[in-house]
Amino acid sequence: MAVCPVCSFEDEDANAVVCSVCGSDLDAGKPPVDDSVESSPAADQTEETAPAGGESDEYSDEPEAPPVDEDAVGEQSSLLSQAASLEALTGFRDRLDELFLDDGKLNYKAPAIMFAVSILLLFSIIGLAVATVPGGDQESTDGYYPLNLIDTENQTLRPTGEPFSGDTFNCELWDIELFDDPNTSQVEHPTDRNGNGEVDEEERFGCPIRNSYQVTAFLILLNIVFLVSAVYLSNYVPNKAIMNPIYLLWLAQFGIFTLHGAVGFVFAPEATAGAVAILGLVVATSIPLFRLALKRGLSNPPGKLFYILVLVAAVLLASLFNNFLLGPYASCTDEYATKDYQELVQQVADGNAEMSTCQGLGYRNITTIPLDFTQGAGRIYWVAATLLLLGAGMWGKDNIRIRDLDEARFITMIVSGLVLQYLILAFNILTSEDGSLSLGEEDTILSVMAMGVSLVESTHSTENEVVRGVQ
Ligand SMILES: [Ca+2]
Repeated sequence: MAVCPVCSFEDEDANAVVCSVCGSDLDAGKPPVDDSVESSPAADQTEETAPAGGESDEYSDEPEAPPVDEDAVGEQSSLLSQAASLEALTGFRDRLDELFLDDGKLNYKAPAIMFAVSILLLFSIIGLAVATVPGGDQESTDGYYPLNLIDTENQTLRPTGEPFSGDTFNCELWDIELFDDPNTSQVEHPTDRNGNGEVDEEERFGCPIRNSYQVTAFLILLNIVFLVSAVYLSNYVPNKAIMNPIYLLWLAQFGIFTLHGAVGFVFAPEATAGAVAILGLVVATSIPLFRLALKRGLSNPPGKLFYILVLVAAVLLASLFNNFLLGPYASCTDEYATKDYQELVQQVADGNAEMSTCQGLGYRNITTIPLDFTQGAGRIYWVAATLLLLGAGMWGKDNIRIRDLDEARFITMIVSGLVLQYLILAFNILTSEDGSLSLGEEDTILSVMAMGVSLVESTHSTENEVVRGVQ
């Protein structure tokens, strides 16, 4: 339909050259032909009429009309494909609208999908960990078991470490071919951290996670579904603060498990950080889900403190995951009765028997256990303590109002006491050999001093207040 630029009459004939009411030239106001959508017939026509000469004004006058040559035809077909993909995108968007909106209002389905994908991601990484960590009776590709003693060039080592030691599993000692990258001809030693070309006793890092192509494809698919739902949800969320933690946590786990897992080895510390992100994601996506399911608004997101406490809980839960990834651990079962053990000791003394490691400890058999907390997950508790201190600081910033100098002194002493305690704890964990959590004598003295100073100062300022109150 052509609209006259002078009298606004709408002419039924789209190809009319002059207005049938006022006789004005329709050309000037004719909406420019959308080349990309109108497709090639228009182009063909141009091609045919242009060389024919004089009266093809209606096309040649148009400033947008490109000079007709092969380039232009190519350009048009690329525009055409762009239009097609745009159309497909619009169709996809329409389908999302259909799924995620009820009468133009967001329903619970977008966050429900995100929540479900987070749960699936959680189970996927648990599945990956279970598939990666060997059982006690699992034979490696070159025929060793986790409890076997293995001779290296200058020592005899057990991949699991000694019973009850809480030693981390040495995966490369158990199965050196597991680390053999098929893409490189040379055998690499990712656990040879001191670079001496050998697997050493102290180089214990557990078995790293590495994704197969199928797992990578599956994770990419899950992440795409998550991201599409998240981007859609973002468009309907008035306060973006509810989405920021979701994007942040999503990106962290995607980087670790999907991207790094596809090309390299994901060792326990990194995998634990990824597990924390996924656990956080489960909670962060449940917030919009519950709000929408209960028909509440999304405009009032939880504060940063809430997310920090969620992370603390996630870190503590993930310490289980971390402990499992660093296993299996050696242990002993079937303790000897005193009489039996004395007999055994006598036999050994007589030279008729030899004691195994477990027998030396009073047990009959050596075995593996999947979790072992004897070593202590000190570093993980340190992360949790740091987050808690951060949370306490944020809570204090929002909730404590200081009225005068005495109160300021009082608060300062308490805070410095707390920080001192925290620093002692952190120093202890980070400098102890096995990363365990223990307080030595001098630390206890320092802690008591810090607490004492806080206490004295606080009673002092309370007294001051009482005195002022009396006056
Ligand atoms: Ca080494």
